[in-house]
Amino acid sequence: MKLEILKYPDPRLSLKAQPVDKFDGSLHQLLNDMAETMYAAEGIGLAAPQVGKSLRLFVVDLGEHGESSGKLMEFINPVLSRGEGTTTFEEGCLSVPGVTEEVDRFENITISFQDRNGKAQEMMAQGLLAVALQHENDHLDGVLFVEKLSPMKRRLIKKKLQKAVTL
Ligand code: QAP
Ligand code: CO
Repeated sequence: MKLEILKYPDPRLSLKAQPVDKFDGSLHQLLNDMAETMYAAEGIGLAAPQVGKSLRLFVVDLGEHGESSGKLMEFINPVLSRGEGTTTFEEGCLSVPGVTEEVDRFENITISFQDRNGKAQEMMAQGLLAVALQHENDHLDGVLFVEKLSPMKRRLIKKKLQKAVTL
């Protein structure tokens, strides 16, 4: 089932999400629905808070855009640790439609997480995947990429999106 994607500045996007403790059928259903929602919106990543679920999980599929492309990846209770380097990438977000801005991120990261069965996993990432994992992990702490921009840029974006709603 396709889910509704919350749009900035919905206050639910700013909440700190809670850890997942039940790896049951309803978790699997949520993961499946999130993948369906992400593909329908032609996104490459979607975090649970974006569909109104305050839980620490997200899905990523880089499609044709990356090294590990065309593969659906699920991350539950992720913990990121940084590696070396910084990178700048023109980011977008399904919750901030029509807006892209350059954001600074770590170039390499290591992510520890659980899979849908609760099994512990670890992965190293670089390039677009590393950017995507940092972007999605931020959603779990209530942080959107627009909050990493200057207050002036953020104000312009808010105005633009508010207009889109009231039109
Ligand atoms: C997060 O972003 C991300 O404005 C996923 O009109 C960002 O899927 C990962 C999208 C940067 C890696 C690098 C945005 C679709 C999708 C839009 C997305 C839009 C339509 C964004
Ligand atoms: Co996003």
